[in-house]
Amino acid sequence: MSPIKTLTIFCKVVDNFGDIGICWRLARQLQREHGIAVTLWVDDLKSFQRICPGVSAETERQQIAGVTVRHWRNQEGVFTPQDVTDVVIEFFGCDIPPGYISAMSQCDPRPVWLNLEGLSAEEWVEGCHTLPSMHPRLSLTKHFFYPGFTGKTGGLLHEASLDEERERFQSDPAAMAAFLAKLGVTDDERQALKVSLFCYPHAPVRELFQTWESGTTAVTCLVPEGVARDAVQEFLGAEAKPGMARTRGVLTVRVLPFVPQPDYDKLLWACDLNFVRGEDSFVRAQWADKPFIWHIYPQDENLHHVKLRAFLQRYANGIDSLINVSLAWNGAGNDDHAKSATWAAIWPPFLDDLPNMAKRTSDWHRQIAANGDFASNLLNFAAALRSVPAENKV
Ligand code: TRH
Repeated sequence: MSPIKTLTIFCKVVDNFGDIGICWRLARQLQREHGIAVTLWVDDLKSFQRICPGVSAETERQQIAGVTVRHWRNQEGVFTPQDVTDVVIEFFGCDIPPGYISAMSQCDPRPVWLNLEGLSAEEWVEGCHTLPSMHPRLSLTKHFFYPGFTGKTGGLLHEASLDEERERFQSDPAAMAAFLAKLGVTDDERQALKVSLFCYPHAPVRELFQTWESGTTAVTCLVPEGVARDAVQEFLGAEAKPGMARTRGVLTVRVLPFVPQPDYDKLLWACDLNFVRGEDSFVRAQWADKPFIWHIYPQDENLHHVKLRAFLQRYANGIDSLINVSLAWNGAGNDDHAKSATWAAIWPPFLDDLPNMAKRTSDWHRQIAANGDFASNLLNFAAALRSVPAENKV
């Protein structure tokens, strides 16, 4: 029996949907698969509502899918040791309220305090995973916990039933067709190469659309509302609202509604190729067993290009067309060849390599699944810390 019964996650939404997307996924899994009483403090309920329509943006405390959701308004608040849970997670180094930290320091035993970090394929992650950091004044230690792609990291979020659900869906063409039809995709559009597109506004979407439009392979591009707005509106010649679609040449672009998180998985499973971004959709694409292109979250001084290359080094397995398209999509080509590469030149070889990439995604899937799932790895680590007598703790 795990000594971990209760757990709190503090989540600050910096922007977009990934922060709450990851915290919500982790919270649900810990509750559903491990029977843990989870409290999720989140500062932006409106963003949360976009990925989980059951959330009320006006409610201070609510129960969603067995998880207690609290609106984290500010750093104020008086907390007692009774408010503190066995494990406390600070997501991406968000500062948790001082009153809560003070209450943690009064607990006996102390809670396990984890700083959950961002995903990177870089090698240094293995050295930093699980490192301790002592509080400067209080008798409390926080540990850094990293997701990652190797057995020396925390692994990746992956629900126990995920593969089975995906396999069932992907082996049922009628279910896939019904799902896409619900989103407005027509039978004709379904016959083309189906591509989902989720990226940041600076992605070269116009160039890609031009290449697709004048190509020889029919493409149906499914874009959630609000994504690549300018390029999509230009293509449509109208406001990019859900339900809008236009065909030019062999390309159809269709705007989808922004769907609840579980349906986003189904969209990835139903498409032939997925453009994903950030962290959570990027990970979900890896479990979808479909070729994907990653638009990485931009960082100062192009630090994200280093991260992109680190991932490609592990993942691309010598598939040059995948490397070329990934670098071009992220504006990361740094040699003359990459700089002068046009979409018209790099797209056809990529298209030819899609079967190779499909094979690569399933091999990769097996490789990363062998590292165990992030939620279980986190609980095992927390349980081990919890069982160490206080005098031996770092
Ligand atoms: O939205 P993102 O860009 O989020 C983030 C944030 O920018 C964050 O600050 C940064 O730290 C992080 O990326 C790396 O991309 P991401 O991570 O893919 O999260 C998107 C979430 O939205 C994911 O949980 C899937 C969900 N989603 C839906 O639920 N429905 C949809 O229709 C779509 C398109 C996405």
